[in-house]
Amino acid sequence: PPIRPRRIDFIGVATASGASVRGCGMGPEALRVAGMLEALIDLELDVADHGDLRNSHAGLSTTPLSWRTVEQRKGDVLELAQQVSDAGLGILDAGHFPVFLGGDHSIAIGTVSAVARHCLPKQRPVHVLWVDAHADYNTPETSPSGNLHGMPLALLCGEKEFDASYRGDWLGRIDPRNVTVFGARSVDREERKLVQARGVEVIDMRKLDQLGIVATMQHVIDKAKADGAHLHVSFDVDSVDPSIAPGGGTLVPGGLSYREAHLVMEMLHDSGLVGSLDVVELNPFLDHGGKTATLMVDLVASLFGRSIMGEEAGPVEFVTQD
Ligand code: B3U
Ligand code: MN
Ligand code: MN
Repeated sequence: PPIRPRRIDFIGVATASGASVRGCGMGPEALRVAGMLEALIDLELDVADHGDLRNSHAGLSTTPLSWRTVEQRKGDVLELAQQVSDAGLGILDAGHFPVFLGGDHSIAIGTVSAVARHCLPKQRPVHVLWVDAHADYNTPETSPSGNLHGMPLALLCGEKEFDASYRGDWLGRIDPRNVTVFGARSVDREERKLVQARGVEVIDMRKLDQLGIVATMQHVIDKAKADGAHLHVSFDVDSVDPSIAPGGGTLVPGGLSYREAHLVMEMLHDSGLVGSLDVVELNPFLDHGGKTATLMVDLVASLFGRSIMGEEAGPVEFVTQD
C-alpha cells in the first residue's frame, strides 16, 4: 500500500509561566495567524487543530502572572505539563504527528513526557534534538533565574536536585546520552558542568561554524537511526539569529542563519525519523510584524516536505516506523 503521511495534529500550549518575560502565551495564536495550518494543507497534508491548553485557573486567578511567585509559577508549569502530556499521548497513540505550539520552553516537560509514555510500551528509545541558543539544563540549584524554561532538559533527564515536588510522568524519562543540544551559545557555568558530566551532546555554534550543518545534522540523524529511535525535535525560536527572528524574550546574537535553519529542517524531513515537534518561545509582543512567526511557519513547512524544486521529493515516512 502507498505510504500515507501521518495526520498532523496541532496543539497550542498558551503559557509563559516558565519564563520571566510575558508574551509567549500568545505564541500559538500568532503561529496560526501566520498561516501554520494553511502551509501544511498546501503540501496536501492532513492537519487538525486541537486548540489551546492553558492553566485551568487562568481565568479565575487574581494574581497577574508577573506578580506570581516562583513557587506559584512552578505549580502552573507542572499542572499544565500533565495536561500536555495526556493530550500529546492521545495524539501519538492515535497514530498522528503532534506539533506543540508554545508557549515557553517549559511546555517540553509535558511534550517529551508524552513521547516517552508513547514509546515505553514499544520499548522504543526516544532521542531529543533540542534546537536552542541555550542548553535548558539548569536545576533549581544551578539556575541563575529560577525560570523553569531554563530547566526542562535537566528535569526530563532526572537530575537529583528536582525533589519529589517535581514528580510526574516526566522526571527522569529521558537518557541524557540521547539528547543533542543544537545551536547553543549561552550556557551557564554550572549548567555546562552538568551537561558534560551526563553526556548530553552539545553542538554549539562554534562547532557548527567549523563543521557545518550537513555533517553535524547527519551525525544526529545517524545516531537516532542506529538506535531505531523516535526523534522528538524541540525548536526554540531563539536558536535562529535575532536579526531574522526578533520575536523572543531571551535573544542571543550569533544564531542560525535563514538557510542553516532551513537546512536543519530539510535534512530532518529527508531522514524520516521525526515523530513529534515543539515550536516554542515565540513572543508575538516582541516580534516585528509577524516576522518570526512567519519564519517559523516556513521552517515547519520545510520539515514537512516543502522544498525549493517541488514538494514531492523526499520521503514523508513519519508513517512507516510503527
Ligand atoms: N540559562 C538561563 C537563560 C535561559 C535559558 N533559557 C532561556 N533563557 N530561554 C536560565 O535562566 O536558565
Ligand atoms: Mn529553550
Ligand atoms: Mn533558548
